[in-house]
Amino acid sequence: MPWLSSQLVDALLLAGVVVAAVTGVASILAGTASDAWVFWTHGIAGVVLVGALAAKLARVRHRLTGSWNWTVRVSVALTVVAVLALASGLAWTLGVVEQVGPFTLLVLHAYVGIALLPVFLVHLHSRFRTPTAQDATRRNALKLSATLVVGAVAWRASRLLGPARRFTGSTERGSDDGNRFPVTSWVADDPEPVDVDDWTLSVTGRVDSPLDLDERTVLGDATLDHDTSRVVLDCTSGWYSEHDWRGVRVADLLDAADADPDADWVRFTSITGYRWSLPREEAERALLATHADDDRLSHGHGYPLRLVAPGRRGFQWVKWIDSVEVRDRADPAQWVVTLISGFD
Ligand SMILES: Nc1nc2c(c(=O)[nH]1)N[C@H]1C(S)=C(S)[C@@H](COP(=O)(O)O)O[C@H]1N2
Ligand SMILES: [Mo]
Repeated sequence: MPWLSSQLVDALLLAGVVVAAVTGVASILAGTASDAWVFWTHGIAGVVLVGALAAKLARVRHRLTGSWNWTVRVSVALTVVAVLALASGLAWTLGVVEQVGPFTLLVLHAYVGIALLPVFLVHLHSRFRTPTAQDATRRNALKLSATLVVGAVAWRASRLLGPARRFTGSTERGSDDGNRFPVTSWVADDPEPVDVDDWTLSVTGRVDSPLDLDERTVLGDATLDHDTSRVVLDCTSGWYSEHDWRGVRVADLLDAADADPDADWVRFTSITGYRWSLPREEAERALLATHADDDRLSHGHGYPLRLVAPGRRGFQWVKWIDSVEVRDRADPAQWVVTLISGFD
């Protein structure tokens, strides 16, 4: 008699995939310690899925000896992708492999996870059975809870076995060492170095006195104060770097431009068009950085100016900024623009 009935194993697989997919997507935006549960949930779902998948395969492997009709072929494909997704997640946590060709293992894991979903939906379509009321017993509820507890302990143990990681899973690279941390651009955003003689920073939108500042002004004369913030840059590809970032506080910039206090959003745009918008309060706490520690930002890191947004993931830290706009609304198109920026 197996530990869980076949119906419960199947229910666990369905719930596990849904939870892993939802938390996997949510993790892209999770950047503050209060979001840590997103990563725990994702990891625990992964460990539970390893167990549930093993139980399921033990039960259904005899079907491989029958005829490989269409349904069986989908199931086999799903098994392969699921094993890759779980193995890559586990190998990342344990620190077995960091890099696979041009990708970090974490990025590869995300792609495999995305690829799994359509195959999973097709499989569900042909094989899904609604669980029956008979399965809703106290005994089953206890067994399920025990499974989750074992999953949580196993996940915690795997985190202790692997290298030191932030709650996001990222490992440390080049903190406190000026420009010597990884340069990462999302997909194809790769402009020529900015010639500051042709560059200005504009502050526009819902402001009474629009600004157009050259590099000398931004670098600090009497007009703008300079500030330092110690903040972690945490890229969703799996690394982080902590620095004393120096630059202009966005609040000071908005004051200098007489921004309308009722406008609730601020959008930061790169010379390439890549952009992100932040709620006003958060934007005011952000920095337009000119320096990482004591180094003037290099081109790769966003010279002459990049966004430093505490609690936000790296992809939101727009580099090569030339425009700040005070707005009434967020900018949903930013999601598409960040993905395709740099492609002609
Ligand atoms: N304009 C622009 N800004 C960008 C990106 C980009 O592709 N274009 N990549 C983002 C990503 S994914 C990360 S993790 C950080 C990386 O900053 P770094 O290259 O200085 O390490 O910049 C962000 N800012
Ligand atoms: Mo990133």
